[in-house]
Amino acid sequence: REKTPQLDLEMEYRGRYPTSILPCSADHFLTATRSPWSAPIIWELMFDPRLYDEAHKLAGTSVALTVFAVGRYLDAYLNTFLTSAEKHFMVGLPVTFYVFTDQPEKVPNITLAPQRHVKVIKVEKYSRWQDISMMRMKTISEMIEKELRHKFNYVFCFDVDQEFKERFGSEALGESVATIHAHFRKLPKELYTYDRNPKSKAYMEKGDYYYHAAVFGGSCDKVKALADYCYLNIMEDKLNSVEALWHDESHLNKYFWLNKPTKLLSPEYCWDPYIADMKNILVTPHDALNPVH
Ligand code: 2GW
Ligand code: MN
Repeated sequence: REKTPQLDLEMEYRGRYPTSILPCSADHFLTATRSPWSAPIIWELMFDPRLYDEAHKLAGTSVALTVFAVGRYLDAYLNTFLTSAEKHFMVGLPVTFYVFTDQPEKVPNITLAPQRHVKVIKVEKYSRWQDISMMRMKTISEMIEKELRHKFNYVFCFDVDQEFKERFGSEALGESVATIHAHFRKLPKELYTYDRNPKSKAYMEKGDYYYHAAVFGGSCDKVKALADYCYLNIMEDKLNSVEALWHDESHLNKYFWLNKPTKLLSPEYCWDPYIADMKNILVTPHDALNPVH
């Protein structure tokens, strides 16, 4: 019988974390391998990376990655992001890194494996950082419509202020993929920083998880639907002179509340190195500039 990546997930979870080191027993949000709606939550050691890679190579899977490096974020982060992504992101699969920047001439030249490419696209620099962040949704949607959906099975969208430390592989691919925010993984839901202003389109009272907008992805269609939803609601908020608490992240959380992701990435996939009790696959380097806002 053919083994699909999904079936592989039914394998017993070998338990990376002995219960004795858990801060409290039955900590659903630390170790669960399924969401309440049965989407797999991917933790290291709960899958066989070779099976996933084999299945995706056979299927001819191709992946686009989008990243924005506007203004000083280019010098500060892009080289580390791209170099580490080439080392750890979907190794062995064809990947194109789509870099959106206001300074195309300054994009570093990275040595790439065969079938892997960097594509640079010039974008304008919005004066407010909130707009630099939020308007990514518009650009992502347009690029999927124009190009990505003809060339790639999946698209993954990343913050640039991050560095890949370990495998971020084909186990992360799925129809609609959200990442659990490390900071909120053990906090009671009342503390999730959803938008609580009824005037904003991102307003929500309750949710499932608090997701991190620094890493999301899925099929081209699903990511386009997410980006369109967020962009539309961001623009409607502007017309009403409101802005969601955490900008695009608030809208993304609302989208994933209304449209459940089919796969969740554990916080291992977007870790904060200041929290020292878990795998560091992708981290935000705190020694680099990271403005407090
Ligand atoms: C961002 C904040 C303050 C000043 C500048 C910028 C900035 C962001 C910039 O000058 N140039 C730039 O290219 N960006 C892009 O926007 C870059 O890709 C960056 O990773 C992304 C989000 O900004 P970042 O990483 O500083 O925000 P975080 O790490 O606090 O991100 C979370 O919240 C954001 C909304 O406030 C987004 O939802 C983000 O996806 C979340 O991870
Ligand atoms: Mn960031």
